[in-house]
Amino acid sequence: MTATLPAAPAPHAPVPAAGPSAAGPSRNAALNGWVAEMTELLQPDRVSWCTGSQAEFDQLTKQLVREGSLVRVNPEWRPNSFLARSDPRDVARVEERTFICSADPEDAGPTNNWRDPVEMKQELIALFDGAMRGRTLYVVPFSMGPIGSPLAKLGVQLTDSPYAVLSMQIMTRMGTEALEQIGPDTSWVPAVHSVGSPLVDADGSRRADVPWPCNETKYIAHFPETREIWSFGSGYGGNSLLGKKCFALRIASVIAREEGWLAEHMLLVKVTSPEGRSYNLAAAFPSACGKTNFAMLQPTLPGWTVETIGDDIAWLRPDAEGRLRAINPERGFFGVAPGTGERTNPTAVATIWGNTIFTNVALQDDGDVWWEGLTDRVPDRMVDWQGRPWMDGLPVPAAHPNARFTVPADQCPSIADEWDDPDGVVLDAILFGGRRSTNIPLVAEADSWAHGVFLGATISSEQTAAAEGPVGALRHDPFAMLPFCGYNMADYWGHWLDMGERLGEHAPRIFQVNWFRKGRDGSYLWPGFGENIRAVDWIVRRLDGAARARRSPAGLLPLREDFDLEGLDLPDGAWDELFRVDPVAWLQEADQTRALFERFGSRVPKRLLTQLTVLRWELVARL
Ligand code: OXD
Ligand code: MN
Repeated sequence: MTATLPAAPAPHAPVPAAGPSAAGPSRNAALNGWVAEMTELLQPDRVSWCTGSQAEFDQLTKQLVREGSLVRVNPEWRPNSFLARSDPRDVARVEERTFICSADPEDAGPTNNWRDPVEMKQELIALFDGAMRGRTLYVVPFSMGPIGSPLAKLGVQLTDSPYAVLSMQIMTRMGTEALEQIGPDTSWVPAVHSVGSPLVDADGSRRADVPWPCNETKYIAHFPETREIWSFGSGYGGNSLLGKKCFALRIASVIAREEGWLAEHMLLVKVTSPEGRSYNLAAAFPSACGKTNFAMLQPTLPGWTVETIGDDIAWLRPDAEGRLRAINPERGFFGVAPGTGERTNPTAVATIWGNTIFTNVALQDDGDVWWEGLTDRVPDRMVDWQGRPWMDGLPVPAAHPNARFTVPADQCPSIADEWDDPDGVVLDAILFGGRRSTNIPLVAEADSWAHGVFLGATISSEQTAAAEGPVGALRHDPFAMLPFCGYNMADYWGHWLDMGERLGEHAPRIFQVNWFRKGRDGSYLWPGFGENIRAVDWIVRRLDGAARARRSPAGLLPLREDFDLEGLDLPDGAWDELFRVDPVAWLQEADQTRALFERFGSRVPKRLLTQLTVLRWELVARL
């Protein structure tokens, strides 16, 4: 065990100019030094600096197929595609093992798990000591955002998981080009990942590998002050693809606050009206609210197009003219497979025609993949996500509910040309959504930036059977960032409020949407999916000053005669119910908002508390 704590590399601080070090191929001496130091700690058999080439991808996939960690999907159905089956104990992000290790616990805030950074580092160093014995240490340089974009940020992941290397190659701009971006004094984020399953013990005895190595003990640790990520024990998703949630949200949100921009859990779309005018929208939705479907929406209203820029994360930054510009920092989609099907999202299905890594889906007799919801027809027999025989009628799903596809974004038929524009796109509007059967209207506009921040801060969803907790209970997920904000959420609200003041008249307008409101009989009032374009149509006509709105405590609401319902068979009374504001139910909601704010004590910005006070006055006046 390493007894001493190595000095933090602090790579975000300017590093003294230095030529390439003999110890590594980077022009950044701190990077070479860090890799050397970590190699000593991790004790791998080999170190491999990844280039990001197709040859490297092919060599790794061949090796993993040979070793039994990947199954090649029938190339006649899906060329260059693979199936990974994870350990059944390693199937999702582990929020309860995710830590923000700031010096002051208050800086992590009540919604994050906090650990003392020195203690955490000591514990991690003990765990990482020798963790890669018998394995290869892959050095994965990556750019979040188009290479060379003024909005991009660089990172380097060390990992012993070739599956993570392949996934990083799809999900980020990874390899030589990214490495070349890291000059002698360029900032970069160090991210170390190990599955925590060495093949050789400290005494030299060797053990055989397994298809999906991992460890019972898991830590997804973030050090916001030194901008480091340390992830141990899991090979799955956001636990191991460290560019995604760990960097592009948790660490980036900290950097963004310091540098005056926003790192957000938002999709990005470009919508074009029948008149040929285009608008760029960002939208934050908690999970299980149809985020990917909205990012790939197929409009039912004639003349509209929706093009995809991003499906999960957006970085928003004021430009020289003071307008808010947005990029998707990722290069691929890591989508939930179950529920993605020919009927619900044909664009996503078309995207995964090949070059896709599937994880924990089922395999059909013909060697193609399948999951619940892909097709209406259920194959009679399959191999399930754990590699076991499966027959139609069995009471367990064939694919794991969190099964995933990892696919390059540029394969998406609806991808916008601008998706990898280094300058990003100018944002016209921001949408906040949730899954709410009551109270929240189909669409509402914030009457000010501060009101918009209030709408974002109070995003909530009703608990579904998929998560722990009482079904129907309200779960607040502010800005859909609950597990992803790298600092105190109340400070984050303050940062959003400050951004509005800085953007002034250039600030995008803010809206709230809810596709899930139900009538008194429990059925959905709104058809959703492609029909959601009708709400978008109203939103962009609001931006153009062409649609009116009426005031309500829930925000500015559409007038029926201004809203395109042509060809839609809404049930009787549905329109009124979609926009009904019941003051009694809303006052109860306001109580829940107060309870949310109280968790943050005096750190909640006064400007947000004022929004709540005004809301209560308006509701009481309506009793
Ligand atoms: C995701 C998530 O996988 O938000 O994108 O959990
Ligand atoms: Mn997400």
